Amino acid sequence: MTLAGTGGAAALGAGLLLGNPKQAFASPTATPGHAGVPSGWMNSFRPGATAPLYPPRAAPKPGEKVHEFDIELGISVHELVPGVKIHAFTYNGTYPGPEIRVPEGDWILCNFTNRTSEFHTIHWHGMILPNEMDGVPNGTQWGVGPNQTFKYLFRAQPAGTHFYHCHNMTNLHVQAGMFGALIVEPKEDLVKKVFPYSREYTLLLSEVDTVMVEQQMEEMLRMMGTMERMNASPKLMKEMNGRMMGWFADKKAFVNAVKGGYVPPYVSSQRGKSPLPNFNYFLINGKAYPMTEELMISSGENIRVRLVGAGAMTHYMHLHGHDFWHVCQDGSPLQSPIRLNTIPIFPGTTSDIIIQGTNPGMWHFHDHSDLASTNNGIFPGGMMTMVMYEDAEKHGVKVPEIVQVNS
Ligand SMILES: [Cu+2]
Repeated sequence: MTLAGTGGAAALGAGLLLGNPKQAFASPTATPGHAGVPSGWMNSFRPGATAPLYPPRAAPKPGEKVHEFDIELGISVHELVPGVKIHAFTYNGTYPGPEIRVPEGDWILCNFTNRTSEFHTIHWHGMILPNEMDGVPNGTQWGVGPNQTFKYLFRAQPAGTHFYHCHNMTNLHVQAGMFGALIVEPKEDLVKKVFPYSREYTLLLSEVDTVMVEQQMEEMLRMMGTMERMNASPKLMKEMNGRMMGWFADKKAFVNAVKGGYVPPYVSSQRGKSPLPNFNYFLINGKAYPMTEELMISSGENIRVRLVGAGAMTHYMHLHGHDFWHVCQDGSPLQSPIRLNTIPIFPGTTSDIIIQGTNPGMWHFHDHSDLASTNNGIFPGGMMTMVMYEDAEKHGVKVPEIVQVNS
């Protein structure tokens, strides 16, 4: 009691010595040495630091490297875990889509072809690029319609862990598989300088409501069939799709339409019970435990793990038996790494961590939210994998090879 009491009094005393807190906040140049503000922080702050390295509007010049990718969107059957399959929207047939990896400053040319009857785009999440390449349907481009191809061309910047995803009807399309990793390699890997590593893993975290995806994909397949039977022209299909999606010239036209009797599709009388997802499968790279891939490591080795919040929920990735270093956020290296054992991955964010091989064994690495440790409510499952030491037995650690699917 006395120790805590003394400490508290000392801290309070130090606070009182600072005088008027308003004055302290009003003059940031006087902050070095101020309690709670690291000295030197303002010295290294450069307001221009988030400006892109290269002008985003420039076209490739002769001699600059352009990496060309063909991405075709189709409908596939994807297995989340043995016994559970869903209809998925897949970029080149895989869930998630293929990883794209290019050096910073090179160009990406992506020929995106849509082989479904829905409209889609690709948004390059985290890229600083020309506005018309941002992939927002009815915002920066028309949705890419059935059998249309859109060419995305932009410079890969800034460096770091990023991802791409469809930006149309994201609540369904992203759950249905339209996302993938986009890794832009820096000219100089600061992380590697501090933590030399040769192996790395990218973990795209997401979740699915299988009931909702099946219902909505079935509805869409029915509509696709109707359109095919009508043998509709691409122009007519675009108009029909536009009407279904409720396109208006501007906000005023929309408000006037509602005043005139138009019932938007989100009104209960149109929609019935709100079809918001009730997620029941939690995925790492499109798979639930036990089908997630292990992260292999050896004693004394550093591994880099890129964590991507590709879905709609926050996930709290927790590693057993170790602390790890949080080294990058949204692609950029942190001013100084942070030591953690659990890291929240918010939707739309990426975090890179370094795991140091300091404790041989087989260690759980999983979302600490208990509901995400299940498959449809049954433990164990979901967003769970293992960090496996290749040399565990050499260090006298027995690692049993078992797979548990229920309890
Ligand atoms: Cu889409």
